Amino acid sequence: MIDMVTFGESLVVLDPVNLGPLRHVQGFTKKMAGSESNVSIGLSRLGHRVSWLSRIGNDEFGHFILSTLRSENVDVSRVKVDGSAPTGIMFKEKRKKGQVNVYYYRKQSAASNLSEEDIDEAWICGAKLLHITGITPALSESCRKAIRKAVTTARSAGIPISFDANLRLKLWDLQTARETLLSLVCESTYFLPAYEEGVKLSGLNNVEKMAEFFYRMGPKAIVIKDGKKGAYLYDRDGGRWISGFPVDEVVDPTGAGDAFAAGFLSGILNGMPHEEAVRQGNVLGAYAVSVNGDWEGLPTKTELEQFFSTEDINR
Ligand code: KDG
Repeated sequence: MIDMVTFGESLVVLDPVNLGPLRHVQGFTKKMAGSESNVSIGLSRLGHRVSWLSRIGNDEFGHFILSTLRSENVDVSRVKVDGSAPTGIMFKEKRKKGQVNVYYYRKQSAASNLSEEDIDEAWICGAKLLHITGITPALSESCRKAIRKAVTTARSAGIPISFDANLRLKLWDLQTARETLLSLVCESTYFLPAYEEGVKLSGLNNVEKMAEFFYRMGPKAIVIKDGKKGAYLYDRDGGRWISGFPVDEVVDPTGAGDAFAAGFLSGILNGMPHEEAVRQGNVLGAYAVSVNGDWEGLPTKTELEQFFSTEDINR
């Protein structure tokens, strides 16, 4: 059985070789990103079976995305190669160390053509978990319908849904985002917003009140990620902070939330209590930000076990 299914857009990332405004950058390294594929890689490295679905263009960048995910043991057999639209592109800009701006070139990309016909009920029902993010419904009306079908299918089959808010205001306006994303909170089992996203979606800036607000909408657990402070967990036992892990240097913060989701969901799939799963999410977040790239620094299962055994000795 597949542990997790997920779908969304992956992009080719052009990552600048030097700091500064893009107009003065001297070259780029080609990488891959995409929130759902970042989570897929994270889980796969921890030994889980993951299937990622999308549409890619029939172009070099699309084939690069497929081969990268295959090399990370992520199942891509459901991906459609769409000859009528290109693979999306994202540029990163690094004005100073540890701070990243992103620029998208993804309008009418192949992935924005994802639709409910791409969502196969048997694919969802054959998994232990469905993971979705707030990026997919921001891409197009057909993507919104695809999300709706996936969520309805998972709910009627009793499959837990994890939902990362991933509010991207470069893709849509706050009011539309809020309406769509809050309706998805009501249907999700685990809701994982970042603190700033939680403020925008709830209108509250107190973490306890915000967590309670989302919890009352229906999820079994709310986890509000707050960078180096760690994460605030709210479930039937109430709210508590689970502290983060120190990192020597934040090299690239992009993908921290996806890394968190991978660590947390791996814990949930392995039957850990919520606190332990959140702690594992915090560890993966720390790994991700220490390396350039969204997912390249994510640990393998063995590395994570070694990390925890050293932690236990030092505790
Ligand atoms: O969470 C990191 C993602 O934002 C990044 O990988 C790119 O998926 C991406 C997006 O659409 O912003």
